[in-house]
Amino acid sequence: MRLTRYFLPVLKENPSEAQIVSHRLMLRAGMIKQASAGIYSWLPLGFKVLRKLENIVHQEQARAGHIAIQMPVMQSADLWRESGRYDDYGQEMLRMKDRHDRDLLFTPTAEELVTDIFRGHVSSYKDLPLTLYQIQWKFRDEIRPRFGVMRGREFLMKDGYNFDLTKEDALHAYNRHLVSYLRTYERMGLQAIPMRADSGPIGGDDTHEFLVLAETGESEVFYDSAVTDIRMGERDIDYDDKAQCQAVMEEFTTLYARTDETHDAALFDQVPEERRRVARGIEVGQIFYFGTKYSEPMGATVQGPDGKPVPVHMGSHGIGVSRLIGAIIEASHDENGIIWPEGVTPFHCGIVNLKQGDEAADGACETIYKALTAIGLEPLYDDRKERAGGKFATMDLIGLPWRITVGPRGLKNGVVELTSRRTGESVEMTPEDAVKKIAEIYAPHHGGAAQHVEPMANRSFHTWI
Ligand code: P5A
Repeated sequence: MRLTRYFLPVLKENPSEAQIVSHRLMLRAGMIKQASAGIYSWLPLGFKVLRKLENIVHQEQARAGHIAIQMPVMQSADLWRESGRYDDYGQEMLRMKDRHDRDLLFTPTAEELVTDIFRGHVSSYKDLPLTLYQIQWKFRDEIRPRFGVMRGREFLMKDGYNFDLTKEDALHAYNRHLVSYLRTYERMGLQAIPMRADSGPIGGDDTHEFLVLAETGESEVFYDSAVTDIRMGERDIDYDDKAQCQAVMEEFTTLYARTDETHDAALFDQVPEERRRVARGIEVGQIFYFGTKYSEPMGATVQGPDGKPVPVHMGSHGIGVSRLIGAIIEASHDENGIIWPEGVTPFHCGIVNLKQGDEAADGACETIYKALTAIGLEPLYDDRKERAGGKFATMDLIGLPWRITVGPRGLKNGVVELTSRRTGESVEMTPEDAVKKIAEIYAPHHGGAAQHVEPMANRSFHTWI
């Protein structure tokens, strides 16, 4: 993309309404624009990151054997009356009437609707296990929408629902989700710690929230610092292997890690004192096992092996996709702007032309731009007639992890400069080597953060559905 043809409405001033750094930077980098309280338009740069996150979610869901669907945002209240939640859900649910005076609502979650799909089409245990998921906008009329996309009223959620014959199978689905979520967050450059939590209006006894530690997080968390040393990494996972998924679940959830909702001071005291931590975290996902809470009242049964109908065991599993962008920025920025992890960056690399209009500089930029594009990467070429300082400031603000700087002086010696946004280090090299280096960074299985950027990450998520 050439910046002169793009729509990147960056702000020079700090917007006064933003209280936390991710909100401020998202507004300043022209990623979002508030439409009304807790409701945002996604401008090109923000939308691109959102799509990248969706793509990672789809890939990891496909790996775990889960199947994508899309359910409507408008739902009939009748289904919610069947489960009993229409009255229970409270003021967070946005309710409406259609022209026939029927009660409608904007989906805050979709347990009822997916259970209705299931009961209409599945009748035998032989069709299980089944996990359906979607990535869809949700609406919750939060009493205090704030911090930009962190606590929106309209927000993008990945929501998945498992249907299993037995509790044991459903707990395997729970573990499978835990493992796939850990992989998902790590690919986004985040450490999200599973913590025992409270189930709230979704229901059930077994639930973990995934928390990214951050001072600006809304949840108070208590944990054993040893949990922060555990990583999924690149280990091979067989998602059908119950014992393996269970082992990962135990590895990640045995040490003390709880939100304030379930915090147990006596248990926490048993953690060695030097490892006890009280901090704040951003909840970027939650998984639930709630058994037959929805299947029983809604008659979602299958014929078991003995021919008798049994209600299916269910759970639901959510990732806050739009909130994740805020969490990534909270975890990865400096005083000049965002620093995108390679796995989610909106453009792979920036190209800064120090002297637009200079024949050699323009030519070299074009060559680099075309070479990167030809290997399937997306560079953002700042081809504006601006002074260098302004171009650098924009690049730093929008946070592309790599920048190639091209100027007539360097070109006289046959070199351009490759700069890491994270470390600020610059190395001079030929334009060809700069392209080669960027290609290597984003090549599959290269190691480091870049190992997560597989060729398929560049494809549309439609390939994975
Ligand atoms: C699980 C999927 C559920 O709704 N039903 C379907 C279950 N869980 S949840 O924990 O309530 O939400 C899942 C994730 O969505 C994000 N989230 C939000 N993001 C932005 N703004 C909000 N107002 C908001 N509310 C929830 C969180 O990341 C949460 O973990």
